[in-house]
Amino acid sequence: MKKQWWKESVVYQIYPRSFKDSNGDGIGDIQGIISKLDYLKDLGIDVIWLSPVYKSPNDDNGYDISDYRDIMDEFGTMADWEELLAEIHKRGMKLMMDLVVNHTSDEHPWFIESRKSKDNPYRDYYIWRPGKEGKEPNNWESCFSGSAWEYDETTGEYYLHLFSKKQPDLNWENPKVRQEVYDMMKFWLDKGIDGFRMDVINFISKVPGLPDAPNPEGKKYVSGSRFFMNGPRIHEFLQEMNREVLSKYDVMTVGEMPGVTVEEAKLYTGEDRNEVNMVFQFEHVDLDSGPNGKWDLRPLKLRDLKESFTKWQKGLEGVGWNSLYLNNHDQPRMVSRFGNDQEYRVESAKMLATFLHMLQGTPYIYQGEEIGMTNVRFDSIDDYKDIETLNMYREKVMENDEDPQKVMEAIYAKGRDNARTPFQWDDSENAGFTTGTPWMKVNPNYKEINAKKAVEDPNSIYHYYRKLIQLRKQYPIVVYGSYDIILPEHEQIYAYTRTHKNEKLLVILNFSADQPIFELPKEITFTTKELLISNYDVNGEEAIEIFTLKPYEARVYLLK
Ligand code: TEU
Ligand code: CA
Repeated sequence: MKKQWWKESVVYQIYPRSFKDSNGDGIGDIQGIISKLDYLKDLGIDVIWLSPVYKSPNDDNGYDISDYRDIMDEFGTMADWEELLAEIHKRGMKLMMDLVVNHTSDEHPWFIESRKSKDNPYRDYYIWRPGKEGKEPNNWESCFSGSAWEYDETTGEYYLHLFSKKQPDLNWENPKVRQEVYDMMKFWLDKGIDGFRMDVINFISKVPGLPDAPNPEGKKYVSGSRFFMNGPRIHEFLQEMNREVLSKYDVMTVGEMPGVTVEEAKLYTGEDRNEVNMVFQFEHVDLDSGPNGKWDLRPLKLRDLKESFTKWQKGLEGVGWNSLYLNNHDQPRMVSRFGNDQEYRVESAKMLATFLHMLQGTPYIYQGEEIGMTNVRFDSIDDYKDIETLNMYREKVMENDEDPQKVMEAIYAKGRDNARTPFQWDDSENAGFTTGTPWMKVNPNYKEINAKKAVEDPNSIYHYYRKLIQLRKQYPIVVYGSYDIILPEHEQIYAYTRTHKNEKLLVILNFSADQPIFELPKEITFTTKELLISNYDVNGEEAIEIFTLKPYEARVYLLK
């Protein structure tokens, strides 16, 4: 397997709005990030992925961009951003920017032109269609509720928006659009950035004709995903982007790809295919959803999680490369979702971190994960800010008369604002995030859970992450070893090995609050064993052929 720096790296995601406010306006900003770079360097991370900081009306917190070549006023100036890049590089870290090019803001000059007239030179930058019998051009539903089409009076046509109506989809069929995107990418690469995370990049190629999606239940709108996820020209577009832009720089790329399968991911990440280095797949974050989508809650079965990760680990082995994440700015907090955010918060957060960092792939840490930040339960819908959550609430409660308490429970479990509450730096007012009024309420548990406390406590989740990251630097097997699951049927224990040359890592994880018995399969033999990390005090000499695991216990052994 080819050695690559981005395989050996650990990435840390910053959601700038909620990271650190430097000027008291209640909104995180670039100077705030600069003030915390030493904290990140001490953690040991290699790459920072910065969620969008471009000019934006903030309908979707920066994922709606009105100027790709400038910085959002609330976050600072281009000079601040250049200082940030220099300070990151000075500390030997790298910067990966968010590339949001499936859509722009409706306030982007291209769209302002596009909507003016049918013969405007920018008309074809977006996807315009006449209505059908006085209705939308097709039955697709927006990812943020309602129709994916918005009627525009000026020309009497509809434009497509897979996300909010302030996020019109770009028309990638138009070669001029593609050139604009490539030029913009070069603009940032020439400033010296080290990579891109590409927002919903597998949505950019739509099936021509934009057909209606099957709708057996006769709903008003339905998902049209089969007509735009991994669409007909997607590989051609990504290869063109790679040829014209990425191949000229030594950078890392990760494509965010809802609905991507392992078979597709082999094509996207195949080392000989020149598309992207890795993808964010969604299979493991869909396992606790029912047939009606993310708000349709159902309990997660460990067996499903094991099956899914094993499929991806084995599927991409020797072909492409995995990205590893358990949460981000769109997902609930990892410890609340997959662990136990009450009695075993510290133990389970460490266990989950062990799980992720010992798999094959590049791990992504989402801000606050390293101190075990949890989901939040605000009493009122008015305390929520996320457009996806608010649109969904309006549709379900106001339009469909669903029980508001039931809808709030779904938001508590899955809402994106769980991940977007301000970072908890210390136990002072507003968790040290701002001296003003934070743009979103702080999680009330900040006195207990905060970075200051975590840094001071040698047994904290934070210090455990530091150690995990160091293991990656110390042992090539952590990066390059091949994965095999053991005890696949077990309902509480997730155990696997990683094999490299004559060595094996043995990773033993208890995903429950029970105390199951671990039995080492006879096939796994060794002459020496070394305990590399564990989340309870363990005597490294203790025999491991059979033993009882404590709640959420995690151990990693190096076997020779
Ligand atoms: O997300 C794409 C996506 O499909 C989902 O994760 C989605 O946002 C949602 O959580 C589904 O329930 C990306 C960005 O990460 C997200 O923040 C943006 O809102 C979205 O694209 C539009 O740019
Ligand atoms: Ca600020």
